[in-house]
Amino acid sequence: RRIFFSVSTSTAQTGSTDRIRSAAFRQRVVSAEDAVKFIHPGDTVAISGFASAGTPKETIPALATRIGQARTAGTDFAINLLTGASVSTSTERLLAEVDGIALRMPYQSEPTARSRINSGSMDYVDIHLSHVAQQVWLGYYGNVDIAIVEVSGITETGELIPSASVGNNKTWLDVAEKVILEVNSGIPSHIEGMHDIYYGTALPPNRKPIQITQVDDRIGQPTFRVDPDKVVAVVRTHAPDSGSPVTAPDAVSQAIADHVLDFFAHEVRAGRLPADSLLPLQAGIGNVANAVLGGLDKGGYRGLTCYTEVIQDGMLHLIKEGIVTHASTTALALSDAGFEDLQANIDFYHDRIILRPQEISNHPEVVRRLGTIAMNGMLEADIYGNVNSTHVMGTKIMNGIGGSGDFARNGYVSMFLSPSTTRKGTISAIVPMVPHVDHTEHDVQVVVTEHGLADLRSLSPRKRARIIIDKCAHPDYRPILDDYFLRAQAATGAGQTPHLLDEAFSFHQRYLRTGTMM
Ligand code: 0RQ
Repeated sequence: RRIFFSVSTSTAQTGSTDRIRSAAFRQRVVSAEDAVKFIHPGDTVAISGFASAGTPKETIPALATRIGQARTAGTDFAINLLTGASVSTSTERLLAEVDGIALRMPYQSEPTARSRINSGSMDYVDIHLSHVAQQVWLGYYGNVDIAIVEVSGITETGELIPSASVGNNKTWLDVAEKVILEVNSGIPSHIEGMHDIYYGTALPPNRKPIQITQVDDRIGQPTFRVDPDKVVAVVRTHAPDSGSPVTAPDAVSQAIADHVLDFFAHEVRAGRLPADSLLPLQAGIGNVANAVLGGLDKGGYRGLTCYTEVIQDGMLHLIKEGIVTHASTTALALSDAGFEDLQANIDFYHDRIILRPQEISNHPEVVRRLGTIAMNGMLEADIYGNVNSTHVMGTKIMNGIGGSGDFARNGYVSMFLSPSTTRKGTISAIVPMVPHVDHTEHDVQVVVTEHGLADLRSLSPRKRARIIIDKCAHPDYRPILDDYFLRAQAATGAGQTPHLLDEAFSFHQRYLRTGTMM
């Protein structure tokens, strides 16, 4: 687990190898316990972290302890927490367990926080990840009182070298009234130079085109800027990111991946995708995404690229094999073995991976221009192609929309992937009507399950329903979906998108009543 401990703590913190190369910043080093004294009840706290990478390792646990102690002493202490996306789950749990979060934005995937949100005791604002920076600049969330940002070093001139995720850190450093820096000497020092921090974003009417026309274009600088007068504390740490476990693809994920790969071949034959290199890929995280990446390995592709928000181990492998030439992301969410590989071969990966702020990694303009192939997971799709990615049974939040909407709406082709059933077959991923919509029928071009791929492009709603039921639904659920669809079409005034409004949520109601949609 101690994979980044190639530099001993003592040398990392002293002399020429000190990650804090600025004397002025060295003078601000304090303990995490002292740093969090700058945080007060009701503060809006913006922290680094995207997926499992870049969450402050010392300061957030110290903050959770402080909040817990305050609560024990009878003081109501909670903060508003802004992040890049999900952060390290063990860290987020600490804050959620002490009821330390009043409001959370923009994404989470941690069970304790999730249950607080679903019980109504934590406010949660689930928004597109590319929108966060702009909404914060515009003051929708009030003032950001304090930013806590992990960096891998501070230069002689006080510029900040980012760590394994960028997320919204540039924005947090710009807008926060006070800043706490966590300098993590556990991140390989050679990460310096892998980041492309763009300082050209502005609000309308002063907005300029984002000049990325190739995945590997660099338009910014390798470091963050910070006003040194705002930096109230610097905390040293030497801790690795928690590795995201990778499991080998199971048969269902493999079957989904095979359909996706057949689709790519079909698009190449139709002249819509370049034969060797396709177009830049965006893949979600998890089993299915890994199976797709594994399949690309065998597909004979060369010169692939990736424009996405999170890179997993499978991507490192493709880069190493020369199958992927460049990958642009905002975070590295690797397993322990993946981090070890990155560490050991960082000179090789250095110019092949670019870490950008999430307002750029997910920017609609760039996603559209590059022709990104968007592949995201879903909870369920309805027979007309509307997708629910976030709300179990229409009411309970799972994670959030994350970047899926940034990529799905603006992608060259937008695909949603899921096993056809879950919870031992009691829940069908294809339902008559989704009880919560994240991606409307207009943003969903292809739906894939292990049973098949429904290419919805150019199809009217009735034709979409036919193909989604026939290709994607689990065979056990096809008869009741068929029954619904046939009766909906036969109903008086069936319309463009036939539904039986009394029965549209009958699958969900049945599940809630009986424990199965069947
Ligand atoms: O529950 O964890 O208790 O077993 O949801 O489901 O099938 O393992 O799929 O991990 O890919 O997650 C939509 C949640 C899918 C994810 C979602 C239950 C199921 C299981 C997980 P358990 P799977 P995944 C990233 C862009 C939105 C964010 C996004 C997600 C758990 O993909 O959060 O796309 N997407 N970001 O049992 C009730 C259903 C269910 C259900 C699954 N219909 N009803 N529960 N589950 N379907 C883009 C990047 O670039 C990284």
